[in-house]
Amino acid sequence: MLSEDVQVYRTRDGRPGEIRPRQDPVVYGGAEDGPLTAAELDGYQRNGFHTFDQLLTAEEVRECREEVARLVQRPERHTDERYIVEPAADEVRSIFQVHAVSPLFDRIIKDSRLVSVARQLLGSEVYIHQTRVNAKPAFTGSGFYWHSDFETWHAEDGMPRVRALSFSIGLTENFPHNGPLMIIPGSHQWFVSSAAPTPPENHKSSLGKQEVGVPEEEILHRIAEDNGGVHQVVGAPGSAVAFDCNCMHGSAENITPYPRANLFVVFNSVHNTLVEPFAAPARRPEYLADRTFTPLG
Ligand code: 6CS
Ligand code: FE
Repeated sequence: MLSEDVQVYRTRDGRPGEIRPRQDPVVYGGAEDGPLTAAELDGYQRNGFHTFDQLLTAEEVRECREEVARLVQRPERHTDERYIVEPAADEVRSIFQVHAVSPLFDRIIKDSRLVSVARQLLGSEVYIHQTRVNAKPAFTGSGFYWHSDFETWHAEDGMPRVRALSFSIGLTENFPHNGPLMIIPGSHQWFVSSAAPTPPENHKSSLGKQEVGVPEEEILHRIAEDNGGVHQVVGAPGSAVAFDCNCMHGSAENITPYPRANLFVVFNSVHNTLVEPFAAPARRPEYLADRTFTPLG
């Protein structure tokens, strides 16, 4: 007998991919619970994301960029499994658990500018599920194909319900042409399952290029047509977006001379802590899916 959660958000079980309605709220708090206004909460409810023109100061952005430049040069990049190297070049694609690697990022990630918004939207105390820098280097930065983070975190990490969100903060300018985040507005209201089961140790290849859990083209076409098309999240360094963990999103490769480095921070509700994976043979490492569940002060 399958548990209710598996039936609600079943995926990667051999049955064809399909589109089902989300079974969870989107906005859990109210205007009185944090910095976003009622109109901003409405926009998040409808679109699945909210943008900030300037979340970090110019000085903070400068410090963060220096930090990224230092981190990507560390000799440990070849041995530390938290570093993901671009499939086609010897350049750093992502650094996971960046709050443990860098005191500067730790401070920024736990700043009340982020945490107060996460608490308001998720309607509870929150903890850090995952952090990373995606460096998307100039010329060689490869893309991230369309996916819902929740689909992966439910299947591979045992995240029970849709009650988490990500911040993506631009550390360089996000132009239309250097591989910015793309989101399908309104897609967070639908859960898209996929067919192929998760192979063992999937994370060892999926973080370089995701193959399992990505939706079929026909389904992506329908999700975009029936919702808000494709929205590109562009902005100056220090701008940011907070987006629901079930948004359909992705980004293209970067062949421009301009890197696109972003800081990603995932907050999960303390009422949504991880259990065993719903559709994978084993838990992933904690640098991808933290299981200490410590509420942020
Ligand atoms: O597997 C993960 O957890 C990561 N992969 C993608 C493509 N997005 C979210 C997350 O960082
Ligand atoms: Fe993602």
